[in-house]
Amino acid sequence: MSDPVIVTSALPYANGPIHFGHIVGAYLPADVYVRFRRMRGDDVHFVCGTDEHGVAITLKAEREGIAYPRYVDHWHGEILRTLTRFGIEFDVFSGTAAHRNEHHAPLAQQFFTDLLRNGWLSEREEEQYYSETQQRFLPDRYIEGTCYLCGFEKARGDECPKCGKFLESKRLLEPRSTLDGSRPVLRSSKHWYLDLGRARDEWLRAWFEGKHGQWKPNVENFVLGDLAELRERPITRDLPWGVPVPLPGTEGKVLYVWFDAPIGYLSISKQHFAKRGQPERFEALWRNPRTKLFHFIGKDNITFHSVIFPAMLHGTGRGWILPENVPANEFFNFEGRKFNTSSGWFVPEESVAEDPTDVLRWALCSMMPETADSEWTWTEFQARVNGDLADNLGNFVTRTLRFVEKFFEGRVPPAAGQPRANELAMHANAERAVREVDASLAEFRFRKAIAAILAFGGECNRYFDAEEPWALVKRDGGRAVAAQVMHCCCRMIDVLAVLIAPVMPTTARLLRTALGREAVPLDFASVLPHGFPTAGLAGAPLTAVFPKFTDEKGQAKTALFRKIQDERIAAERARLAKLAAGASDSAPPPAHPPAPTPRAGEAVAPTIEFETFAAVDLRAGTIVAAERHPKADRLLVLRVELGFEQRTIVAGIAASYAPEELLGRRVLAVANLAPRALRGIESQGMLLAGDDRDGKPRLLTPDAGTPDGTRIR
Ligand code: B3M
Ligand code: ZN
Repeated sequence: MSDPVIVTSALPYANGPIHFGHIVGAYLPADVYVRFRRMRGDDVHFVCGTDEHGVAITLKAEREGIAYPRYVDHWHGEILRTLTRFGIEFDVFSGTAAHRNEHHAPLAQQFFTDLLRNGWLSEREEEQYYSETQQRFLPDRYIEGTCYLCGFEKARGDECPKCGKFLESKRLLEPRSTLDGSRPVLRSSKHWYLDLGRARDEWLRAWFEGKHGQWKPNVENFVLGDLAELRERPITRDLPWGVPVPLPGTEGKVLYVWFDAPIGYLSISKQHFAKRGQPERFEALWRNPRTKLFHFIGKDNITFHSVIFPAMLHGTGRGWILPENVPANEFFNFEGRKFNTSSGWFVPEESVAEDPTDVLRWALCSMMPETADSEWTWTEFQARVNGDLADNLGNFVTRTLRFVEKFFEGRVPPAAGQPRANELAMHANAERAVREVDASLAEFRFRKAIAAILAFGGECNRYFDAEEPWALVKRDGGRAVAAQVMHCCCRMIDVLAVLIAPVMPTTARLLRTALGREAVPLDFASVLPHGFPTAGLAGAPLTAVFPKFTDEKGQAKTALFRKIQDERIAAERARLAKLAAGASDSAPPPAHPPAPTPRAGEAVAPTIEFETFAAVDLRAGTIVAAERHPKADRLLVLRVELGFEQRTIVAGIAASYAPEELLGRRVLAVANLAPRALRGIESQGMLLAGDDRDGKPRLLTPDAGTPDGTRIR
């Protein structure tokens, strides 16, 4: 028996709709992976639910005047509906609110007490705003005031929409409560902190280093960056909604939402087994060292799943399993910008109402931001559907089945005699495609799997063309050869059904039905040559199972996939152009946000032409030497290897980095900047950096696989 597998998708906040960016980031890849592992015969548990606590939820529910449970129920339902629309099939989809999952709070509290008992938590008093009128503590997001940096009068407690800087709420001038405008007072409040630095030093770094080369490089690099700067993190909040802190005298205190949310994976599983009358299976799975755990998430959740949650699981001392892999995706944009549901910059449900789920899944998989950011464009969507599905896969399947219907009474002809070299070559192609798709999916390389399927589709089409069955049937004695060719083509459709099944399960079943093989399981082993059915495939009439529609010219058609007309793409693009032009004041933020949490409101600089951008020569490099500037505390003097030469670069980053920690650090440099003397030392370029939440510079790092000197564009 193979090792059990648990697959989780990030628990979406029950605080708004989910869009294509979420689907392609954490849900579709997980669903494809689950289907794939099941086709390999694995025992897979696919767990998800809504994340229903936290200040973002209390704020919105209060603003809308809806009780918290009702508010999260609404979004729980909406989100599940969207996920279902994309064919995502969990074993269980529950949530973390007490009324939805009675196992959640007790389990999260058990984590807290385990960590406390084992010495991973420390307790501290901290000053925090308190509303005397409402008798409650106010998290930063409930505070408004005048920005101490730019004077803007409506700055939020955590950041200023005008100057875009992160703020410390306690320094705001004229602070007021967003609930009733009253002036809050500072009161001290007790909180608990998780010691992540100690976890890293004692075991976490070693554990993670043991995974070197197994995780996707984008995720591995991200985590390595995190490990360098871990500190204590508060894990409690003063909030009226959440999992209560399980200690006496802590009324009004709850666990921080990011503490309780990942425990949701366990509590939802626990609820699932309890409901099925098999409560013992929960721990048998989650404390079984053989179980393999996979967290599918978006890039902005990496730290929580790769560092903090493992630190929590391990710190309990209960032997909960740690993740085997966290195949996080990068960001997915929409037509050049970030998805933004409130401004309309997203794919509305009506726009894809007519598209079959499988078609959307295929298109999204082929655009997936696996190792780098990517985006949905309507033109790309049209190309994937018309080119890949209709012209390649669909074309091969449809013409084969039509031919069989017309010339062989709709019955797959048996293979008479030995296969010829051409058939043997197709068998080899099929075998290679199966191996490639299998290996790619095992490594979470969904796009590579799709490319392999398309390559195989191309081979099938070429085989069909080269054999010219339409000419064979007219030739004396040619019918037997045509039968052989069609037999082979049908076998290839059988293989195709297996290859596409994880991504397009409905279409896969349709193909099996067309071949009269619906009873045969869709698994990878079944289509390798030794597994090919030797007896004739049977089933009739073949095209009867395919979608029928009336095309734009009023003609009745039957085809596996329907093409997308140019007019539809033009209409979608026109909607976006209008949106972009009409809403220039409240234009959605540009793609590629500077930080996982975009600094809302930081004014976007005036538009430039591409040529202006292209004039900047950006290169990947490595720091090979670093020392303090003899005359300026703020500056470091660096030697940077740019592949073609080394440069001296003076950078204002001494507040964030000690020279020693920079050796070997990968950087991005402006290579064609006019040299400039900085306090007496000539700087021959500039390094790219962004500010962290405290306004300290942090260097940007290129992805692995970009050698020194690579031009960045
Ligand atoms: N709800 C954030 C998000 O939806 C958060 C994920 C929790 S996973 C345990 O992106
Ligand atoms: Zn400001």
